[in-house]
Amino acid sequence: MKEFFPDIPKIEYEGRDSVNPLAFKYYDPKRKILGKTMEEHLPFAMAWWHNLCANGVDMFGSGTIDKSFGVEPRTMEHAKAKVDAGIEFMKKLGIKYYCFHDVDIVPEDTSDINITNLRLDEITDYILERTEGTGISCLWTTCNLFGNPRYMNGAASSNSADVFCFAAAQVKKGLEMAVKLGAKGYVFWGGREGYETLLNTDMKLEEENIATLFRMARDYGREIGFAGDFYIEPKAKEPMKHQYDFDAATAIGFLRKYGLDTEFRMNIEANHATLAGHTFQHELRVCAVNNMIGSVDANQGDTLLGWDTDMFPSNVYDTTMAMYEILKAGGIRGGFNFDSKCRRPSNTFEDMFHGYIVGMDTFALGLIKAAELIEDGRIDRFIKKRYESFESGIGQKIREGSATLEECAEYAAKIKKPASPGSGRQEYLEGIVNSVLFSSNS
Ligand code: XUL
Ligand code: CO
Repeated sequence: MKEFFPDIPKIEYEGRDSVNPLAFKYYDPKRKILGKTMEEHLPFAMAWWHNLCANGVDMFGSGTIDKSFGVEPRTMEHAKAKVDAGIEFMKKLGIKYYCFHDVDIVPEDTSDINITNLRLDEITDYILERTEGTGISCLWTTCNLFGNPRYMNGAASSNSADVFCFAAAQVKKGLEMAVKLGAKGYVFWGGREGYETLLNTDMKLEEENIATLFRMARDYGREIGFAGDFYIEPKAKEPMKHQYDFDAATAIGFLRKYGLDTEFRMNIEANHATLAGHTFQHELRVCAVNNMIGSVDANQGDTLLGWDTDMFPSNVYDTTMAMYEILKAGGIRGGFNFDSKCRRPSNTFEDMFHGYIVGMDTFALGLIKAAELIEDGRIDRFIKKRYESFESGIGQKIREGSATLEECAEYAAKIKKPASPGSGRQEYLEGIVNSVLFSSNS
């Protein structure tokens, strides 16, 4: 078997003092944190599209890295070379999962969907054959319902019923592939499900049709034995001016309205949180309190740029707070998919490894620090104390839902004036986070 990355050895854990660029400093797969190994806490996944397809093209310039892998691009031979390169890449990093869009794994035949589907059958056979015995499997599948010009007005939210049917056909195949590859989930990212102007938009119909596609997918998926989770990946904007799955709260409300909230959960992407004007932690907290944590698209944005830069995560503060939410919610159901790409000038295969190493280490360090924050206990204790007025007396009755408006008013009349609700102590709490983050125990 041809080696695609001959200069890159298997990436091993060497510890925080290592200066080897091709080693993990914090990700030690077998190390136990709060009773589980790091690899159990952090099921990492490779995103086919950034890692094996994207070649550095941006709005202003052409590719900077050659990902033909020695064969003619947009052929089945190329599709297979990508499978082989991807497996070598995952093995070298110890990554157990991958995620893809349908058209990441084969070239789409834009004049006949039947040809594309035959290619998908062939490549998924090949993926199964090549991953057998490696422990590598599919985290989630999805369909590209945004790139082809037919989706210029949306997919499920298109004004055209023909286009809706094409989206449905792709989703049907995507679910069949999820079953065939044993995927844990199926993702809907509504890249074109939104609008550019309300002047031409029937928002009510568009949203109803999106719910209809979700319902069809759920029914068909369960019928063919798909036992995994359906995920919505919220994103506020880009490419559309407004996207219906704006953020976690909006998407959860949408699912509840259409009775889909028992089988759908969220796939939270850090950079999408930024685009909605939220933190990554905020989006995860909204999911946690609604029992909606599903999977994570691991990356980070640049608030000075304001678009979806999909950078590899390197900000330990953010991953610490994200892992804090995830640990407190009982862990992740899906995994951590690196929906991340190297900067355009980082244009060698070695840079791709650096990207994954920094991303995996940043989540590993976040996990270590989040566990330390939980074990430290000061934040939890502070919050518990802050709300203690709801543990007894009138507060307890309010909490249980048994107090009436008159009763609360009578209580207010009796005490005449409430005592101060107490300091929020934000600065004190931020100091605790810093002292844990920069302690030397990691
Ligand atoms: C786009 C994005 C997608 C989804 C899958 O911003 O995040 O790659 O993750 O369609
Ligand atoms: Co994503």
